[in-house]
Amino acid sequence: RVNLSRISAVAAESSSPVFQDPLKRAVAKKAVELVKPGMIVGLGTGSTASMAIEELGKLIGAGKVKDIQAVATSYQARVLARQFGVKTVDLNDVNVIDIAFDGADEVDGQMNVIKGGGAAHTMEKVVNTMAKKTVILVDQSKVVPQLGLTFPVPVEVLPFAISPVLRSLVDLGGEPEIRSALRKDGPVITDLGNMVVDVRFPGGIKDPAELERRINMIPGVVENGLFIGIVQTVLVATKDAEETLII
Ligand code: ABF
Repeated sequence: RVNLSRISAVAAESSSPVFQDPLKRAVAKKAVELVKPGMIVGLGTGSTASMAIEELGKLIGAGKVKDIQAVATSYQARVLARQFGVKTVDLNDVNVIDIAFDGADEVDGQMNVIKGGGAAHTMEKVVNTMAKKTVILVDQSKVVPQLGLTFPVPVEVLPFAISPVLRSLVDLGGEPEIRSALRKDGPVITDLGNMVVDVRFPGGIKDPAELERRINMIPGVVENGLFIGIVQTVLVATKDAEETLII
């Protein structure tokens, strides 16, 4: 079991019409309290990050934080930011990101993270790496003792190179599967026009930092969903909400 005493926990609160999950809503509200006037904010992708965008929009709308500029990590996040009244700018128009909020698929006790369930991990990793502080928002189901035991590693791949990349991922001990849309079993295509491969590593990932490097060295790989040493804070919503914080 992960030592939860080192991880922040917040109480579940009333959910919102936009998304029905009160635990995700609780961490989203807690997260945007960290936003100060004039900040440049990285907006993650996925349902929990989407709630943070909505909660940030509420603070802006209420005049509680002013002069916020945001950089979205996906078209989905950019559309939601516009919908909720959060001004977005292009990543190339800013020199720094003060804080980034994002979801995750798994987080371990060292705050290493698997992301990419939302097929947006390439731009998420750029934004999260650039951010002075990256805050990951999860519920307790995402907290794991070791990465890779339950969730595969998403890998964004150039369609041109999909076959040799699949072979190389097998050589690394992975069990890769091209992510396909539920509807017509076609591949999922990312915002950047690439394919996504989900790679299981049976028995979990012993050295996630080494694996991240080895996957990204494969020609044709754009980015993988292992985020190592990037995250500074993890906010975890639990039902019993003891207040402890990971630093
Ligand atoms: C995105 O949000 C992805 O990187 C991650 O896989 C996903 C988590 O989604 P949710 O918050 O909906 O569980 O950041």
